[in-house]
Amino acid sequence: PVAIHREDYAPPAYWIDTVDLTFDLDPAKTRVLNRMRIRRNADASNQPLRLHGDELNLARVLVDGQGASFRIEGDQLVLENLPDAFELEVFTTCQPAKNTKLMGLFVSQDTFFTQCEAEGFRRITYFLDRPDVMASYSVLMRASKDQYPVLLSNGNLVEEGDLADGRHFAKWVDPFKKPSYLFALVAGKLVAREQRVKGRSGRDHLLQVYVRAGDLDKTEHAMNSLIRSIVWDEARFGLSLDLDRFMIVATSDFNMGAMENKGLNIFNTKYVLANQATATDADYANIESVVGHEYFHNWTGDRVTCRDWFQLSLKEGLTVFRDQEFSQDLCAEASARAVKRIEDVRVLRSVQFPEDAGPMAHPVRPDSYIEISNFYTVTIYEKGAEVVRMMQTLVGREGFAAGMKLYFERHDGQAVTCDDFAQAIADANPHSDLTRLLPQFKRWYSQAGTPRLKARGTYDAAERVYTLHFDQSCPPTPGQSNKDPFVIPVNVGLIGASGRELLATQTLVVTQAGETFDFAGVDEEPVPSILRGFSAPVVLEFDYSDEQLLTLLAHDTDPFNRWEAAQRLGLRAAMAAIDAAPGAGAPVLSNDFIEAMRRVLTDTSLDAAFKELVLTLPSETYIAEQLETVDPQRVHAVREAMRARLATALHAEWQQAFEDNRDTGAYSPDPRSAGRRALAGMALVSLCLAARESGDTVWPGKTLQRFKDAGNMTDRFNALHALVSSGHALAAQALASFHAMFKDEALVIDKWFALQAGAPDRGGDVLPLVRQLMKHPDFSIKNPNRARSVIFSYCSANPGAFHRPDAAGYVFWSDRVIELDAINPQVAARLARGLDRWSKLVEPYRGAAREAIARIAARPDLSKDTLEVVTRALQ
Ligand code: BAL
Ligand code: ZN
Repeated sequence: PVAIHREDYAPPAYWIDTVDLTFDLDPAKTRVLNRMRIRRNADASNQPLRLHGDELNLARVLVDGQGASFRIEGDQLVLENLPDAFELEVFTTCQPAKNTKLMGLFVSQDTFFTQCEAEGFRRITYFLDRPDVMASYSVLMRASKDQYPVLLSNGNLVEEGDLADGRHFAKWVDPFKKPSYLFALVAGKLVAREQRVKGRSGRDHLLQVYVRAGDLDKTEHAMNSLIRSIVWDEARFGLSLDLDRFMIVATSDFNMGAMENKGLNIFNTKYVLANQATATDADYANIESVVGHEYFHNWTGDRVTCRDWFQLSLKEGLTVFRDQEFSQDLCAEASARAVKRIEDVRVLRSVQFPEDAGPMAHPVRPDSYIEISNFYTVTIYEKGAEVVRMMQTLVGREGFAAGMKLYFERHDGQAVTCDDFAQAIADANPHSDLTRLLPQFKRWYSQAGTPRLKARGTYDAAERVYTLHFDQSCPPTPGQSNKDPFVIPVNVGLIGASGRELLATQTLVVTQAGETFDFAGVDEEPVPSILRGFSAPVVLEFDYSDEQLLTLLAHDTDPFNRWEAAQRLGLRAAMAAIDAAPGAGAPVLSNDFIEAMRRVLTDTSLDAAFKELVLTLPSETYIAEQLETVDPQRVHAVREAMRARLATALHAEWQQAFEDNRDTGAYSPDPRSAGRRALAGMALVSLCLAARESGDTVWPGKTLQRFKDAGNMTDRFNALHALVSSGHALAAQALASFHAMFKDEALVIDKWFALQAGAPDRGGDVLPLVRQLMKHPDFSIKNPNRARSVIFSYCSANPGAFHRPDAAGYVFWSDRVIELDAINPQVAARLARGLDRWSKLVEPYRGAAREAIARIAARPDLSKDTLEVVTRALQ
């Protein structure tokens, strides 16, 4: 497979102005007639027209109604000697029922769906399948009326009616030009929740959420989330819904979370369906943010799209930033906003930082790829969002809104680049640091790797001056050995030893490899609170004493850094225990740390959600990232010992926390109630864990009772989780009853699988269980959600069970990558990322992991998706 390079970008040789598609929908063989008005790009010389296709059967090609000569080169349809403007008619067929890749047109539960981003449209018809070719689409669909009563596509329904032989038709016209990746079609037996709303300017919109008949009672939250998204985008950015009709459709077979097709968003059911009996608080929160994300794409993605796929973060980073801001703005309290920020940073640090340090590291705007599907990454999405957030920090919230306005004034209806976006934000803020430093700031787009920011402070008591010195560096990444300094906005405050804030937040802008800042009028030696709110995606190193961290944990006015102080203490304890000789007998947690956690847990001024975050120890992957070489079993054992110690040492406080937070009244997924349920759930996990140590049977019994009595899925699942994760004998009974209760709820059965595949390992018992689960009648590897719930939960989210000294976990993993690759390369390639960090492992893990990766790489006929991932892993 060949790599595609950003520097090779050239505009298309032809433009496609209009596309009229006619579909005769049949699962076994769907016929697609594609009539296009095409004209030569005046800037391009006399090149042939090369249309992309993939797994299509070509029946006919007409140019201006006449048979034309053409040739097939690889997967391209090539035509030469064309007039400057012409009509091209291409007639093809495809096989949706056999489409297990879930790209292009596929069938899920007797319903047709499409997925075209990034390069799926070429699996429907021959096309210039690239985002800078934007066309007006009309779509005529014909299908059996009985089997496919609902026929949907982008835009407006302009005509529908019956045909002979029990068939019917619908014609849709999209009023907006769009790239092919935003095309969508749905046909099947669906029902819709509908709501009519008025935009700020008085325009009426019909909102619809389409699902299967039995799921209508789970659509209220998605609809409410959509309405909130519309209101928020008008209020925050002045962006209104530009369509008469906006549709969301849910499918249970989907590679991604959701897709922002113009006017017809297609969603994984996981991010649509919720009621209190089947969905947890986390599900509710995810639905809100994904519905928001896809809706916000209507402007950042659809109205202004990407010139080429190297610019993917133009729409994804920006839209993640927007959905993060949306979720924060919906929080009534500042503390809930901070909780959301902490959660977002946790994802960034535990998933994106490892990516940035591993073989798949790439800049936010990559320079090359073999398979673009592999670059829908946390770097493009989450780090990309951090880059946008830093821009907002540098120009201010109002300045950022002004920059967005200018961006749309300049580029509405265009396919543009990350440079165009940054330029618009800068030009709208001519006197800002961003504008002054723009070329250097844009290194965030071009340089991969997570910068290290080393800080040290000195206090001159006589002069009352505190000095902070920063040194920045960035480790080498594949293809980039040397990095130039970044522009790093660093939010800083100063705290006195007694907890008084000596200096409120200031934004320092670090631009040099080494740089010093003085603070005058500082009355006492302060504890610096650096990188407040995580103002830049860097690793901050500062040689805090334990005492200073305890001061920050107790008194910092910045909730993020309060939480961060606890994380640093927890991480420090983990590192010390990992370094200690095994069996040395030293306690894994100091009394100071335990007392600090006790104070947090009993502090009545703190929200439950915040307590839950502080009491959660750094994850095993996060701890592993801080180590030069990783013994995954040692990391696991240490973290488990730390959890057990917190569970037993704070037993009385956990009981109190459970009693104080167990009842949240009538179910509501708001952040405050959700936070209380989260803390009550954590308390149960701790109490069951402590019971395991002490042999107590009271709390496991109470937990089982709570499982039975729960009035919502969050409480029920938390109780089940407490029993399973403590390995209590009552878990088996609860699991069986959970399955019986929810056997017809696919998303709940996913949770049932995931909980077991992700359970703590006791003597190597999880892998045999995972093999058993794969034989369960409810398991299907073809359904991505189900595959993720079993295989990914084990291989990618259960390090203690996966990294086995006998290598059986890695062998299982490589078998599944190979098995999945033949079915669905995108899902396989995602799983293939599971051993990205193999080179950090100690033996025998390291050698065994490498062997497992090499075993995959040696397979003939591997998809280019998986081949790219494993090849990079071995380099
Ligand atoms: N554009 C792919 C799905 C998403 O990011 O919304
Ligand atoms: Zn997106």
